[in-house]
Amino acid sequence: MSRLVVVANRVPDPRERGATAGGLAVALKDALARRDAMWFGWSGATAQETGATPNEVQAGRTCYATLDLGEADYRHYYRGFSNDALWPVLHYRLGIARFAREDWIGYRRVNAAFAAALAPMLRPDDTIWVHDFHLFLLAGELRALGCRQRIGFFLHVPFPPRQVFLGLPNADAVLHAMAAPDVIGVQTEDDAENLRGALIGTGEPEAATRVGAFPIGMDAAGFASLAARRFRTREVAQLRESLAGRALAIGVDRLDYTKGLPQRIAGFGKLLQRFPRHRGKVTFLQVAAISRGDVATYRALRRELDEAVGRINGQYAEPDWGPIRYITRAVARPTLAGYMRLARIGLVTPLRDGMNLVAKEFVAAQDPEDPGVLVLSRFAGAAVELDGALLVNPLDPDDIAEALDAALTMPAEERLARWRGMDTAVRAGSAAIWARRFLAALEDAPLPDAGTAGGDGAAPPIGITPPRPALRAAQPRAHRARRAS
Ligand code: ADQ
Repeated sequence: MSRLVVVANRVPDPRERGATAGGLAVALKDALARRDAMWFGWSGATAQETGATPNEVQAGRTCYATLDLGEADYRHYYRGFSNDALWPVLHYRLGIARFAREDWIGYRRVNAAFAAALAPMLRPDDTIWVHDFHLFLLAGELRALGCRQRIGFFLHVPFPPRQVFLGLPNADAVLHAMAAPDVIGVQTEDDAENLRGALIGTGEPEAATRVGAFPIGMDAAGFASLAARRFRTREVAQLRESLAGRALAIGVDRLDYTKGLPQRIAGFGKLLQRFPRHRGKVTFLQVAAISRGDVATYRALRRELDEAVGRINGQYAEPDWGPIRYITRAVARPTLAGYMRLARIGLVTPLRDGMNLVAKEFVAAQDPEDPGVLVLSRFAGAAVELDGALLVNPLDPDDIAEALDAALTMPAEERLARWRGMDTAVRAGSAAIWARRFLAALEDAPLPDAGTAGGDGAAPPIGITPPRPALRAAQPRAHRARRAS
């Protein structure tokens, strides 16, 4: 089996295993265990300049190769173009995106630097799998350096309709670069349709045929047994005792404006206002781990949430009951699994989400004898598979309140029937299966060029991606497409 080369913005620390490992490391565990592998990307550290030679650490069959990011690259590539521009645009939030030409230049610079550092490490028969929006340009850069290996790309976040994406300065250049990989994976059919439309509109109709939906999953059986084990621990017992027989609704998110937290808190407030019979009968625990805390938008979000939680607690709390418990510290994944099993309601209401694995984890964590109800945003990728959830418009607090009321009063048979279908779906679509499906599609793809193979600096292939700067081809191709249609 050929070596698997995973390229992602962040490389996990090889010492972090199981419960402490990051999301992508958990999702790729099975794929990495089966073959020799290299994981290439940013170390998470900054230095004066972005490194040119990766630091390599071998752990088992995987080599972890990392580069530090230069301070300016961290500012422009990571915080700037990736977080301030691409993240909001891809989540349909043009209005809060911030654009700066220096950020785009930094983004191009880091994608090119990653490709230049990676290319000499590649073997001719490697299978390369690039992850997420930080590295949209990487496959094109590798091709321009003469790499002929199969390259797959997977986007973990949504892809918006073309007219939204075009709000991104240099959108055409990004789309031309996105045409380089042999397989271009997204989470849902809607994302795939959007991306195909954008590629076709930019003069890359052939690339549109290489786009496919590969919905990511999680290890449901493993999470279910983790939840069952943790359910019996002291920390879960303490939470249960503190509830004094009240129902628990739980939300678990990174603190991010895409997760719909203010609207969710407002929805819970609406429940207490419009359905007074639930006052004193339900407690909402929201765990919102702080990420990107240094960015202004996130500081504003924190303030907004602090105020909203304070307002509702002030209005409805009793001496022996507070409606909302809100934690911004990190809570360990096993503990969360136990909490999810205790919860009567999982409240997962992102305004947009590529998939949202918390929704799947909530389903997997439930007690099969007495499962809780999932209240889920219709704009999460997970809504496609989890049709037993109560689907809500996450922007509408009244809709959330009505779903919470329905969940709190739902008969046991209906809870069970809804959960069973979702549990079957979650178990059928594990992370291991997702990775296998994607890699099977990639390994079935025709080799990009039968001629030379290897990062040997040979001439770039014709017709895949023009030589660097790849992005200059944007205009002529777009014109060609318009004439053709
Ligand atoms: P994220 O936006 O990070 O990921 P999500 O899928 O919900 O979103 O969570 C990933 C993992 O982080 C889950 O295992 C979850 O349990 C964990 N997590 C979230 N909040 C946590 C908290 N407060 N404390 C501890 N753990 C927490 C991106 C996309 C998603 C897509 C994933 C995977 O935005 O749409 O589902 O990648 O492709």
